[in-house]
Amino acid sequence: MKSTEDRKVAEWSKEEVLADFRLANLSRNLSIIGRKEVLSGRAKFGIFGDGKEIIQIAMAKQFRNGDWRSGYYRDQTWMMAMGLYDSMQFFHQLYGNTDRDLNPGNGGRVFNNHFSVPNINADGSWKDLTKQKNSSSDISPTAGQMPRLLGLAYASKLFRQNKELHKFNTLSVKGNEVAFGSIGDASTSEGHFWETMNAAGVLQVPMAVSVYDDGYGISVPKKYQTTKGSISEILKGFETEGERIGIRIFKGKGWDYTGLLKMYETGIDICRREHTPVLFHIEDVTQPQGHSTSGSHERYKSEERLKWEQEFDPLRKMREWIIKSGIATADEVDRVVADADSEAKESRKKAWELFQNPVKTERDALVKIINQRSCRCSEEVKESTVDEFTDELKKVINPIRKDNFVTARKMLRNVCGSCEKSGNLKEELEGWLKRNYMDAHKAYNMFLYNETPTSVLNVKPVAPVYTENSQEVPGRQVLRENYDRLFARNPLLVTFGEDTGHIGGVNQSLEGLQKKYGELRITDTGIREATILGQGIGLALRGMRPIAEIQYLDYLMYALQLLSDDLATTHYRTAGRMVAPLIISTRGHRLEGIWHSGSPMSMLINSVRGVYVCSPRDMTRAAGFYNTLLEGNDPAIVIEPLNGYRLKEKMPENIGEFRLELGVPEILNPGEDITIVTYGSTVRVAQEAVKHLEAHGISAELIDVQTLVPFDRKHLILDSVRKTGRILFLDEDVPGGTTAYMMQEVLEKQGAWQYLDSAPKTLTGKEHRPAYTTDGDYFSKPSAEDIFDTVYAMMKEAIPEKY
Ligand SMILES: Cc1ncc(C[n+]2csc(CCOP(=O)(O)OP(=O)(O)O)c2C)c(N)n1
Ligand SMILES: [Mg+2]
Repeated sequence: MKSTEDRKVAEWSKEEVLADFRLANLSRNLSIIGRKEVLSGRAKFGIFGDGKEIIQIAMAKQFRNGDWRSGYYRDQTWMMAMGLYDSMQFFHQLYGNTDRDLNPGNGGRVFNNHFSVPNINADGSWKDLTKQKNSSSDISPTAGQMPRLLGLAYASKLFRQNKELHKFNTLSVKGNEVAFGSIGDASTSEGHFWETMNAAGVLQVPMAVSVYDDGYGISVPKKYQTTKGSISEILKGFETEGERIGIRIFKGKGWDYTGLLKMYETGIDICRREHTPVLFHIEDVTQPQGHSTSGSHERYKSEERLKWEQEFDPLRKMREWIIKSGIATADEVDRVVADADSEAKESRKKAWELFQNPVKTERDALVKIINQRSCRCSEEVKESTVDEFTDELKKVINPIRKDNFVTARKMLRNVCGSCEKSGNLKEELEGWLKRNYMDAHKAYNMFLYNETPTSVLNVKPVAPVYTENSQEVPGRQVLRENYDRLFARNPLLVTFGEDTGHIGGVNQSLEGLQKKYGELRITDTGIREATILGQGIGLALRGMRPIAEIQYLDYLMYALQLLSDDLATTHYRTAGRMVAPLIISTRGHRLEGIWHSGSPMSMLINSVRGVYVCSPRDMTRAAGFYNTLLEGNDPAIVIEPLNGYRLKEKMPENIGEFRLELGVPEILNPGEDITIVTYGSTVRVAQEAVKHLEAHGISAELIDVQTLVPFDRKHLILDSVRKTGRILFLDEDVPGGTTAYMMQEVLEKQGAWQYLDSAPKTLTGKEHRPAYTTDGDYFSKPSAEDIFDTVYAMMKEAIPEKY
């Protein structure tokens, strides 16, 4: 095929042009009908891609198998042009259909126009990513797609430059894949955008970003968003100038079909061949229906702007061009438009039925149970109440499952359980609820974690082995030797972060390994936590095994938004169809001062459910977690104890091989009088306190929970409380933080409250962050003396005659 550049307009295939025009019209019709569906109450919310159709059709032509997308909610036409989305799926998403086969993009977990393409099979094995067009899963926070996009592009660089990876030919064809991104003009105001562009320029990766510049971010115009009102103008400093390589910038117009085709062909070719980042600034973009169904754009666009948008509507412009250039007649064009129109209407009808039918079937089964009840015993069953409920249920015009469940549950309160077996209303209702709750659970609650056989919870543990000759070495050396084995074994493993490469980490746990395994595998990055995380997410989605290093736990906050919004929701928002098994390695707890000794574990566990949280007490435990995590496909954070790198540990003989099970606490000191539950750096403090308690006749059972999420899967702590009748939850988080979480797990979930002889207690750090110096630490975090006194007081209260 001739390149677009060389083609004369007259040579263009009429079929291709008309197919493009049909798709643009179909997409537009979907947007228009979609908005009506929301305004009429059938759908809850809608956000559409009207005005952006032609850009996306042009871009999609350059998207090849193996390429990746990281975009946003305007991309419906792009997804359709790639064959990854259709008019039926459009409505399934709009209604929130939870059938994963009908709505594979998000299974009803996210609102409409949030897409994805599975990267794993049902058994958790990787798909052949080179044989499909790939899309990472969209998130709503503006510019949240950017850091992940960097990682998707970075993977191509590694697959191309590291020859050892060429054999992984179902993940990449020697790194020839482009990562395509899209973003709105206003979202380029976000830090994520700038951090990503800078990192992409530094790293030189095949990342192709399109900015759809429609002049507004909801109601706020460009003059409040962008310096000089032009993103391509202000990115000029990033632009490649001869030998000074940066990013390449192209400009196009949102209505200019042929211009866009040429621009994307040229730009993507450069991006793919040269592995250099490319930015397409698309101006003159319209938004015919305004931002979303939440309001109308007449409120903030001038008459003049509205008129301009009509005139420069890409569909109108394309129609004019087709007719003027003689590709097709007005009649032919109109037939295409009519055809697209009827497909959109037809799909709406069919998709609505597919959405409603299961709800109605569920409702009918419920009504049948009620109508066929034998329960007529008027004292117990209030007949009028029952009829009132069913009447109300039947009156609902657009029923949803909630209506059925509310009715069934209210009904249950009003019926007796003593009628004859067949037609016993209580029993039948309970059966109905149980069956349908199981189904609703699958639709709305499953897949927070990987639930396939590749879950890390299925990884078999292997104990560390020691002999009489096992040496005592500083903790960092255990990690280093362990990493050495891991890097030798798995070519897909990479680690990167601030100071990770050349010096081997601020604590030298990777010392000398860059020299041994190369800069592509053990890599220094800029100071940019959010994109370090994004880099990891993108690599993980593409089947690599990244360990993203965040230098200190306190600085994880820069990446927390993505950790929470993107990584932690990956399984959940794709209804279990995508994995991003990224390991985040960081270090925290006790050191010195406000920003190097934090232990904000409750911040983590409460915002990153979906990511496992490991809090090892020493480096042997940390290594054991890395070894386990690399055998499964879940994302996880490992927080190494900051003050443990120099402390001596025994080097296991089976370094690199031993594996620690997630969610299994370890009893470090068996005891009879009280259970002390803790984790991380506080373990060592507690061990000291336990010795002193022993000397005063108190036998404390010390338990290291090891991982906070998952928490004590085998309920070992419950067994301990059964024995001791007392419990203290200890850590250096804030009061009411992780100790409260552990307390809820043990007392409420495990039911340990029944075995308590004393009130349960928590001992934590102070509310403020820890002050500087050893004294700052002593007066900010629990000490061995604090633990001793707390436990002693508990014992004294219980047995005053003895203590
Ligand atoms: C972090 C964040 N802040 C605010 C919002 C609310 N919001 C959603 S879309 C949007 C405007 C985005 O405008 P632009 O990037 O130009 O994209 P467009 O919708 O115009 O295509 C805003 C403010 C959000 N989703 N995320
Ligand atoms: Mg905009």
